[in-house]
Amino acid sequence: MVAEQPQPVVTEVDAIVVGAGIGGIYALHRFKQQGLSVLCLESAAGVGGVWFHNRYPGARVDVESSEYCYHFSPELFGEWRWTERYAAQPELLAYFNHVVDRFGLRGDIRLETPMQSARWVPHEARWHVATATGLHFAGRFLVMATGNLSAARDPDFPGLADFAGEWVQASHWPDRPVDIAGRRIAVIGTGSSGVQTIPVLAAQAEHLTVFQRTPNFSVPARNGPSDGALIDAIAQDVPGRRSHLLATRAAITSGQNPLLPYAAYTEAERTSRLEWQWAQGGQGMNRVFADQGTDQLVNDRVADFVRAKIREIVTNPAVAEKLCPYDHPIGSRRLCVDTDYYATYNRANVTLVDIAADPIERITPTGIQTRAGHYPVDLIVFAIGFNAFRGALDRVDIRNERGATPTGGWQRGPRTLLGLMTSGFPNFFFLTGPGSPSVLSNLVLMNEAHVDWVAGLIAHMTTNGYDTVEPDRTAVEAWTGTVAEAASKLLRLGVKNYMVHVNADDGSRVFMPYIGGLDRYTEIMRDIAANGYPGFRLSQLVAPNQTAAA
Ligand code: N01
Repeated sequence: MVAEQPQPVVTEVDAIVVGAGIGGIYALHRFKQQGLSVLCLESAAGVGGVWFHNRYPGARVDVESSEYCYHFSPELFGEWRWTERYAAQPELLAYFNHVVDRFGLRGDIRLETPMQSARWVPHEARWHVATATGLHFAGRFLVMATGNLSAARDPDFPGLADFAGEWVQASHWPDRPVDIAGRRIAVIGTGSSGVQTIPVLAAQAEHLTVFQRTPNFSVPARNGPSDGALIDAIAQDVPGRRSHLLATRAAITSGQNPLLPYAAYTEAERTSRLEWQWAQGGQGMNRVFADQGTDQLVNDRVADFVRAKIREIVTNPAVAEKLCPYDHPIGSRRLCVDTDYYATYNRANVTLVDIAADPIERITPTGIQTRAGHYPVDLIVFAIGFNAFRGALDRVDIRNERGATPTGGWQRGPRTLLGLMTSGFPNFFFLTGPGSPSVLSNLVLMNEAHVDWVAGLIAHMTTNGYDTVEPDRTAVEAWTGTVAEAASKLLRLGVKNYMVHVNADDGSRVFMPYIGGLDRYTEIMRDIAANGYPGFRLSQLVAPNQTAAA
């Protein structure tokens, strides 16, 4: 006799939110406020998302703290005091924990409960979600708040398994002390993470060897105490500030305004704008001239300026030259924001290895073997980035009733409507997805905008008796075209980086985020909502008198 399998106990909620990071925390709060039952699944042992995992030495935000924080609650904004212009990871983690407790959300978050699979069950109009811990949930809406830069790229260097020392990933830095002092350390990768951690590690290590494949442009953060007077002034009218930020290109406003094209300035004014921005620090170097992202000659002027600064700072001319990026326009890859990055290469205990010229062949038991030499190390830090945009969707098994996965049709780049939904997947949202301004913008405000919009859509469905929403295929194709068109004239489209999808068949490129601006994007979202959600198919799959489980 075959033993009967016990039926899993299924907990029913209105919305299942996956991820307790920036977007997930706000989604949980916002949906609860509108009367929905909500559950948030989180794989980590704590809340905070990227700010839980990215605890490498030197990790801090590169958008100013007065902007990189929630604006949905004036009270929350007014009561929190940032200590630094750019908050460090521990302070950010404390902030997200504070938000969770302040709004009574902790009880709705299941920590160490990774979502494993999700299935759409049409006759119930429900997503059935199973966790790696053996729990089962059913929800009308499934909201992936899993981020775009959260699925770390795993190191696959030959020989790593035989390395006798220790290795860590910057983006999943262990939650335990990692010895730095007195050790010989290697950092592989010089994106934002590498650029932030290299100076901090160098200050303690016996020796630090940096393995750089592509130099990136980096500008000084000029970090310091936060501007209390500025924060107090914003606190007087947080809703006004929020609307203002959402009506800007990226909700990152530090820098110079008004922004005119290069030709509008005299030569003396151009130099003074560049010098002012360098002295000011931060992402504003992307916005010194309105046309620096589209006109190669203008871009060259900004890039030459930063390269001259690198040569001024780095005393060894050969090292300075290796650090100067020539292969991409400035701003075409994410601009790094650093504290003492270039000056770190003046230290006697720091070596720069150009692995474009001298590639890593393998990891040995005692260090790193390049074509030209062997570098003995005790600790390897991999700062090699993420499987951007789709990595967090691909690492779980999400299927619609035909067995398809959300990214299954994305061979030639993501196909989304508003970077929030894809066709064939009813009631399935991914916050700040490809096709939205996402990583080009301040992700706290971007998440707020997405969550508010989804909350409005759910309210509209409830009011009008719909249980299912799904984007039309034609609307998805049209939006995918809009995203491509917005990027078509940009210098950055031709540059290799995690924002660009390269088609395997013909090598053509797709810029994944929507670069038309958060201002334009939020206008489009508002219009769609105001006009009854054109492009989104609203329907009623389950008759009102049927119970969901019937
Ligand atoms: O990742 P990246 P990241 N062998 O992809 C190199 C956000 N962020 O974690 O350029 C050798 O930028 C790779 O080389 P190449 C922010 O949006 C924010 O640093 O491909 N090297 C590159 O140098 C940022 O843009 C903050 O040639 C290899 C590096 O690794 C995004 O996260 C802080 C390699 C990866 O750079 C990602 O930044 C940190 C290999 N096999 C991150 N594979 C703040 O807010 C990759 N590389 C402060």
